[in-house]
Amino acid sequence: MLLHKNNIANHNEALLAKHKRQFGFVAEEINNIETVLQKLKDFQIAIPSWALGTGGTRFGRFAGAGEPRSLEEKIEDVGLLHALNQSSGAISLHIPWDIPTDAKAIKALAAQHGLRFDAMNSNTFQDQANQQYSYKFGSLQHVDKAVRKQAIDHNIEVIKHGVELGSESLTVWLADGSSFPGQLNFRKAFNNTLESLQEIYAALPDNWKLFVEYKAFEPNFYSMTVGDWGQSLLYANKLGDKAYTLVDLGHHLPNANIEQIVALLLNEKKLAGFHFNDSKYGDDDLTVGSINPYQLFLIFNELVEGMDARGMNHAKDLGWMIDASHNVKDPLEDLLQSVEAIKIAYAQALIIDTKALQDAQQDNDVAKCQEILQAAYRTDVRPLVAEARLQTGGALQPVQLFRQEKVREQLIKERGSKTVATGL
Ligand code: PSV
Ligand code: MN
Repeated sequence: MLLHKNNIANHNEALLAKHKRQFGFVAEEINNIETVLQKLKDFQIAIPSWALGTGGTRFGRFAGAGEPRSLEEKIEDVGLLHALNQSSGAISLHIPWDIPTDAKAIKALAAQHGLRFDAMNSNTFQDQANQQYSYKFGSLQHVDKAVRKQAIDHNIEVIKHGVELGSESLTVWLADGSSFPGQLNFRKAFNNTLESLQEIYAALPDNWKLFVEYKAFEPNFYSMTVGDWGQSLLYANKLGDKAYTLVDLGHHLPNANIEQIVALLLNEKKLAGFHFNDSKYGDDDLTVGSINPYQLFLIFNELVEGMDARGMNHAKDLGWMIDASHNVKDPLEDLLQSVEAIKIAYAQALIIDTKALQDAQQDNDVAKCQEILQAAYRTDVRPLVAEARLQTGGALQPVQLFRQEKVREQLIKERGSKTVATGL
């Protein structure tokens, strides 16, 4: 299904007067409003192909209706999101869940929807039906060289698919680790993993980056071989200039100061980018900004300050991806909410009075530092984000229009009510 420009225009027309009032109110207070709007327009967040269906837990999966049955339908879904918010202009694929059988046709279809291919993701955390060796005891870390080779070859295969689609990065997330003390020789597991990653790194095209994602626990519960940002950074530093650390917000132990991790990785030129999501306890896969929007804002504060200090392009120089797929909301509505939360946090970071904050930091004026940060955080920037959408042809209220147009109902008519998208 396609959303017609007319429907978006009619929706905007009906909400325009109210929006203009709200936008005027907040814009009046912002000096560089045109620059802020341009940055918001440029900022795109990649949608993971595995989040377009309802996610499951280890207790079960309650598939929603009208889920995409193929890669083509997943691209169609991301196209719908992008038509609504003009901020989801990329898709991130997981192989082998989404193997493009005809890469040329897939690339052309994505282009029709204004989409490009963001990072490719390999999967050595599940066994596939036709695979020779099992990953039960790890993949790139495995004690058996033959298993490691199979996992390395899979990653190289994923790079090849990515090259055909015009992607320029590979994200490696490993479930490798151990669940019981004594199960694993940590030193050997680290060295095996490094050696395997080196072989994958050697197969990267010149313009590609390798993102090493870390995770504190799950599915292994005693040790993870890439368990935190320190371990990921060790690998990235040893691999070389094209290797970076990827931060998935849900992959930390409770109360970790993620904004500080981000600031330091960025300073070291080793921050790959993000898998955005939110959580209360662990890797909860909740909608971005649904639990702790202040943390998200603090992360964006470090990002904007750090990227500006290095003269980086906010939109292009890091990887911005969502990684969340839970089991109770309509996945498309959930993704619209996630993108909106990311843009709100970004907009709030853009309007921080940086000069005043730096002066206050220099003076050790702690109370003033807090006042400055919270003045930005407590500004309702939703009309700014909506204005950027309006100026690029998106909808003023994407979720509202999604419902008005009965998008899910139409997808159910087209695809049926018993469809299950590939993913976890
Ligand atoms: C693992 O929890 C992870 O965050 C990795 O990025 C995987 O690719 C993705 O989730 C799978 O859902
Ligand atoms: Mn992730």
